[in-house]
Amino acid sequence: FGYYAPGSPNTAKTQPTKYLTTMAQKLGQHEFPCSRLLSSTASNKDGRARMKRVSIEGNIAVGKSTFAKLLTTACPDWEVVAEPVSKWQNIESGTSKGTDNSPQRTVSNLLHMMYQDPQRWSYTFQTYSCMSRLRTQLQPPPARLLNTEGIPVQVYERSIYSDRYIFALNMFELGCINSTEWAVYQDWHSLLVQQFGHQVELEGIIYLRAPPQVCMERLQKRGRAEEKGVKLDYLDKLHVQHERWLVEKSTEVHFEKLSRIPVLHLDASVEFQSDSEVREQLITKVKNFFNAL
Ligand code: DCM
Ligand code: MG
Repeated sequence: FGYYAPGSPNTAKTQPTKYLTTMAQKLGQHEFPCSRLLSSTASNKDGRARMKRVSIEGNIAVGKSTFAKLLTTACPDWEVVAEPVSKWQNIESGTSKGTDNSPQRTVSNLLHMMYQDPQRWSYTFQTYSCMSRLRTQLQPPPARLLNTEGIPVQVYERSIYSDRYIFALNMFELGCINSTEWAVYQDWHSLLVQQFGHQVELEGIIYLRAPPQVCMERLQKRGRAEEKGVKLDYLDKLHVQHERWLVEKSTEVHFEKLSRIPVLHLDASVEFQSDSEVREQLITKVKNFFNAL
């Protein structure tokens, strides 16, 4: 679906830079502390810990992780729940035998396998990425977060919804997931959402939006080895999926609440890594968005 093996890999990585601390100090004196801002919308249904959840959605390498970190630095009672990418890169199995016939640990990189042979591995990858994401998001939040005065916020990097309505759907449309696999995927996905959905329920979605070309440049700059062969055409397709789901709302979703979750669109084509004014504007938009929920 649009991979090629390019010549030299770009190993440059995006670095969390020092500005994060300065940023935190600056925002610490902000006129709207995050906790007070949020406590007015407190609700405590069915005795569970008060918690708000928001997911950050957006194309590959648009800057979700960087942006999520920025938010948590700006608001100490916000926590990022990162995408468990390292789990997808390191799947341990004990099936192979060593020379002395004892079982040996084999580590496979499912992310790499999926990009190398999408036809063969997309279904398996989409099964595991969604399942491991759900497991990660179901983990109880750190005690620190529950002891804050205001309403703690968990910022999920993507959701079980983008797994299905962006990535798995896209792979199905590209023919990398066949119709039988797609039927099976949708069946267990709906079951998981029915059983566990309320525990990871979203109050809002932040859509980081940037032209696919910008994502391509950031992807190359980040230099994740498995993604070396990703073509602009693939990012174009994922961009269209995001637009259909979050802007045009033409993607058919199967969960009534999902279509009613408010979506904040943010222009991520701006350099929020290096421009402090841009960063502050974005953070203010997020706070206002949350305040209005
Ligand atoms: N990914 C995928 N399918 C999913 C979720 C993620 O193919 N359901 C891939 C896309 C990226 C990587 O995992 O290669 C996540 O990276 P990023 O943080 O840039 O979105
Ligand atoms: Mg990321």
